[in-house]
Amino acid sequence: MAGLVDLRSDTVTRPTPEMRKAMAYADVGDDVYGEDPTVKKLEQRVAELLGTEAALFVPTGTMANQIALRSHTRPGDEVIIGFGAHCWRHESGALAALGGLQTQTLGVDGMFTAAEVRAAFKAEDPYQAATKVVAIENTHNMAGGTVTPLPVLEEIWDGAKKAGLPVHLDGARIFNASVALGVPVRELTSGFSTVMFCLSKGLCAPAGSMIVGSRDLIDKARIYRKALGGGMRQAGVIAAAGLVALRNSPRRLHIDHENARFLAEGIAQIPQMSIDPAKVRTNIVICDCSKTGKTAVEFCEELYAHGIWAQDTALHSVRFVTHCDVDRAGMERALPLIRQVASNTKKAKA
Ligand code: TLP
Repeated sequence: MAGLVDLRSDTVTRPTPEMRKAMAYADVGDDVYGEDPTVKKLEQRVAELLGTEAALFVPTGTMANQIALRSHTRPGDEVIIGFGAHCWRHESGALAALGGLQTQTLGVDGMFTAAEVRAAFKAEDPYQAATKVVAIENTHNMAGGTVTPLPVLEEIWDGAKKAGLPVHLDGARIFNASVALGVPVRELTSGFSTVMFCLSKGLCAPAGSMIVGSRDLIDKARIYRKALGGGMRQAGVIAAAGLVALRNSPRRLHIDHENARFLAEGIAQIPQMSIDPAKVRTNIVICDCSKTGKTAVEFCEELYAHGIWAQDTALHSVRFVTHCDVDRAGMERALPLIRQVASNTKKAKA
């Protein structure tokens, strides 16, 4: 549909003209042989940026999470994870199916504390799955782009270190967290054993994610990447867009955050919708449509018919994600249509 305002996700962004140009002229080689200069450059740039020994370019965030968590565990182990975490809820059961891992979910709004980890920790014991890794998602997608602040992270890092537990970051949107908190990515990631982040979300590259960690872990991750079918050959073509994304995109993320807040404040004015706009700190807006009498699926279908694309995330939860391909005018177009769909309430059946 022409003129559709697509707010389903920041994954829908198209590569910028500068990215397309960089892709067209990328210097490439066979990356499975370790011979792609553009991939190497991206991996080096990312390792420097985060201040770690090494980084690995992988096709998707899902593969990055799965590889990283597998590199800390063996089948039968347990992962402690925030309730609603992507690697638990949205990765097709891969933690269980591919890693043989069991999960223990904690917290609210995607956040949990060191005390909760301490209480949940299970030692080696013939009766239980031993906790071998803690995974944090920052920002947290299904909680509405919530941000875990540095002091909370520091306490978890500290407690995990004392227990000998590695901590993994699903930082698909860590650059959004960094902008929201005003803390450099390097500081927000410094205590993690492995970090994954996506080039293909708010940073708007067409594809690709990074895993970052020690040289030993990344060597192991490279083997798992191959085993999962993620060894790409002339991957420099997409790594080139990743380099442009890293250079240009972080400095414009505040615009997406402002647009999300604008949208949330507008939605809060609609009597049939429920949302606390103060909770919207990054680019994800999740609101409740139960007072409209419609399910989120029905709500999104109706909205789509008006040219606005949103995503249902639970029975009555509707998600809008702002990104570089939709500007303030897009928000201004979406709001009255959201109001129209919300006020056209579904009558209760007799
Ligand atoms: N999230 C997608 C969907 O899969 C839900 C989205 O539209 O938000 N971690 C987090 C926190 C994510 O939000 C996502 C994607 C991933 C990992 C996986 O990344 P990809 O899609 O590259 O496998």
